[in-house]
Amino acid sequence: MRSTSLCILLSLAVAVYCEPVSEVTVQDEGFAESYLKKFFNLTEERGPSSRRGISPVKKKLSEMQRFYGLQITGALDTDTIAMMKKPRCGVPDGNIARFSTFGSNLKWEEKSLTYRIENYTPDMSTSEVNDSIEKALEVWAKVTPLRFTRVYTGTADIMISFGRQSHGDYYPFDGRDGTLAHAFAPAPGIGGDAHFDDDETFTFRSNAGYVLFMVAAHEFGHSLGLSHSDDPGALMYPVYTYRNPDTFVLPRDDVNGIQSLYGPNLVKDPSVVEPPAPITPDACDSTMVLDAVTTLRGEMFFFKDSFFWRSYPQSRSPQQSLITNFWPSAPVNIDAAYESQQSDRIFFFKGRKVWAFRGYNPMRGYPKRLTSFGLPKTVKKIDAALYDVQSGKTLLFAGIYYFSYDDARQTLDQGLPKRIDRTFSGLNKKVTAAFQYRGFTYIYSGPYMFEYDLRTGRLFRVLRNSYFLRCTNY
Ligand SMILES: [Ca+2]
Ligand SMILES: [Ca+2]
Ligand SMILES: [Ca+2]
Ligand SMILES: [Zn+2]
Ligand SMILES: [Zn+2]
Repeated sequence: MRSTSLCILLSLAVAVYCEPVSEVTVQDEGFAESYLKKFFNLTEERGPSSRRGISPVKKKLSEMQRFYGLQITGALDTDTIAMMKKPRCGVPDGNIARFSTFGSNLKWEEKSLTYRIENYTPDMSTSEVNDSIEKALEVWAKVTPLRFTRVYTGTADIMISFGRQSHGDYYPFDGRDGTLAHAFAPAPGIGGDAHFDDDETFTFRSNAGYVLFMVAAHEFGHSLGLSHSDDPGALMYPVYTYRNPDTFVLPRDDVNGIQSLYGPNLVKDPSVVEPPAPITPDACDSTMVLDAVTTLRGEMFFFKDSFFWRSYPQSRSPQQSLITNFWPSAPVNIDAAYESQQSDRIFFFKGRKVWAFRGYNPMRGYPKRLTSFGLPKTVKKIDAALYDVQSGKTLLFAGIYYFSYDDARQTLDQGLPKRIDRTFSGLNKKVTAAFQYRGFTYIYSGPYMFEYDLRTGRLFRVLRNSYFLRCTNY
């Protein structure tokens, strides 16, 4: 039923071509079982739960779905398969928690650690590899008392190597994609070591391949004692995410994790001002003001900062992801979004620009200027947008006015703008987001949401963000 969007999702995630498949195949079932064995500790033995009639696979599937914020069905649906196929780290997913560690005993006692780069990937120059590794360790050194020294001979605490398939431990790599790398928790010998799958294409900073700096920074988190986090914004989230290495700042969740083991960095250079650690928006924050809300092919999408939540009509828990995981070329911190159901397109607005996508695929010729909607040049940005299914018009909110845009004729309607409070009674504060769902029109103003009938202008209810964007931290 969601086969089309899933298919595009898959193609984006692993950069493969895509065919419209929706059925879960026998191969998928085998793949899922080995995935659960590898990452969720699925074993063959009959435990107490299998005696009660709950199959171990079903139990592990539910565990995996909970970790990734998917709908918890205990069944192998297409969304679950798509998540399993994303490129990721080879270390198993542990507790369902924001940051977690391998245990307080699994940490380095020394603050001064050594590392050695044993060999190189042919994908990058040696200086690019050296630089990526050094910067990836620096990510952790910045926020802890840990210091790293490179050695060229002998055994270092953190031995770094590239290998393919069986490469000298009991955890063979799997060829192109799937597992990208793995690393071992702090301990003598293989402990702390990081291995990179050389069947992958690693890059210095481009999006055409896996950015070695990002993969390495994640793996070194394991080398230092961190396990996976279910925070989709965390570096220790198990799935690979492209981020610009030049602007990367270690997210708050990871800082909290590593400092729980080693404490903060007490010898910081006061002349260097570090940007604040990014915090992943929390659906349970009742004061949160959403950037934009829209439908997309029957689901609801809620945008905030670099993230969005998507919510299926029947699901209780919305799934949170980074915008760039689904729309790599889309802006973050957007002003507004809407779905033109007539042309099956989704539009994102930011400043004087507008982006258009069909599903997750960028449309040719975009981003365009705001003036391409016929808006006067004086409109520097819009606050919110909503598509009215019945009339096929898009309402664009800017300041105390709104414009009406005809999607079919691609022109702005005459006689506008209108004052917002003339149409929407009781709405006397700034509009922050808007969308239509099941015939009702929802206008957000700060953390509140006003429910209207657009035809009569009647206000039904004043609700809070949490009405659709459910908080699931309980
Ligand atoms: Ca070691
Ligand atoms: Ca691989
Ligand atoms: Ca907005
Ligand atoms: Zn990992
Ligand atoms: Zn290995």
